[in-house]
Formats: sequence, structure tokens, C-alpha cells
Amino acid sequence: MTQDLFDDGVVSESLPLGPGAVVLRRFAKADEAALLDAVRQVTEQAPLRHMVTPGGFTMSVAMTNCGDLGWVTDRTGYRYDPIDPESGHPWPRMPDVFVRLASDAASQAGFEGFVPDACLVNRYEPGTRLSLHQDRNERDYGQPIVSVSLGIPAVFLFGGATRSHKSQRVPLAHGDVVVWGGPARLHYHGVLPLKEAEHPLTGACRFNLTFRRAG
Ligand code: MD3
Ligand code: FE
Repeated sequence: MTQDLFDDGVVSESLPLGPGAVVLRRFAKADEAALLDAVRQVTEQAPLRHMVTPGGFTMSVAMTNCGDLGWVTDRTGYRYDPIDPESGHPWPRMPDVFVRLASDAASQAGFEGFVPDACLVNRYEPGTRLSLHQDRNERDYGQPIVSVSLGIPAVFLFGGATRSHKSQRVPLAHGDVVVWGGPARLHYHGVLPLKEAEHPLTGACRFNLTFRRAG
């Protein structure tokens, strides 16, 4: 295990999360302004909303999508849909800066030629959490998932192949990018309730972008 002391004083481990899971600390930092501009553009066209799970619970994370496919949940189940059910229109196109960053990060992690067709935008506010789950709605589990954290920090839970497997806690800060491929691709994961915090670029909020090849 190695430790990095960031300039904001946060100590964070660079630990092997498991085969296929690579943390690229601050990889997105240089593109922060363009990324957040693009998030604003996307959310103007397809507003963030609290979706309902098949079990009838309203999610505390607010979500929207861009790209050819968007991840949605409602009482009928989870799916990727080319149409935003709130507007009846296709999702906004994926901004070039998103495509480029996701593809560069995947290459860096050993997944050459990754071209995402879906980007889920998650917005967390203090107190918001994401309970332990697997991502299983994509067609090809051989394709990695790239996640980008922007704004206030979060503690990510990285579990194993079964729900009962003990999770490791991974702090994720502004600009951190994680590439999840190989065996890690189907591991359980979640996000602990966010603590109160402020970030100069986002206020009291964290955005997470997840890039996938869903179709
Ligand atoms: C590990 N999002 O949208 S990103 C999700 O911070 C999701 O918003 C979290 O889990 C967030 O489904 C975590 C990191 C992540 C994304 C997908 C994974 C980790 C993953 C898929 C497999 C294993
Ligand atoms: Fe997930």
C-alpha cells in the first residue's frame, strides 16, 4: 500500500482494489472546468431527477444521462433506454470532453479502444447514499466501466462477488477516475452517505459520471 498526501491535505491510499480495478488519482483534474460545463449543458437538456426503484423506493441520488443509451429505473425494472422517459426525446449527445476522458482513462488502465455509448450522471448531496449493488444491465461484461468523481468527497464501498463479502472503503476525491474491468466488473459496490462539505466548483455536491458500453 502506498500513501499520497494531496495538496489539500487529504491522505489517501493507492491500493490495488483487486484485479481489474485501477484508481487514477486526479486524472480528470485538468479537465475540471470543461467537464462541469458539460454537466451543466447535459442537465439543462435532461434535468436531474430522483428515479424510483422496482421496489418502489425513491433514490436519494439524482440522475440523468447522455449518449445513445441512458440507464433508467422505474416500477417495471432497470434498463438502458435510448429515450428519456421524462421528455420522450433522445438523451443529449455525449460531450466530446466526456468521450475523450473516458477513452484516455480506459487506455491508461489497459483497455484500448473503449468507446462509451452511455454516461450516467449521478448527483449526491450531503446525506445521499447509494446502497450496495452490482451493475448487470450492460450487454458485454468484458467492457470496463469508467467512473469520474467531481466535487465534494465520498467514501466508495468496494465489495466482492457476493453481497456478504466484506467491503473495503475507498475515499474518492475531486478529479479521481476509476476504471473497473476484469473480475472487478461484477463486484458489489456502493457509496456511504456523504458528509457535509463544500467544493469551490460544485458547492455542497458531488457529481459522479459513469461511462459504459451498454448496448
Ligand atoms: C465497481 N455509481 O452508477 S462509481 C453506479 O459514485 C454507481 O456514483 C457510484 O455505482 C457513484 O452504478 C460508483 C464507481 C463504480 C461504478 C461501476 C462499477 C464502481 C464499480 C461497476 C462494477 C464495479
Ligand atoms: Fe454501480
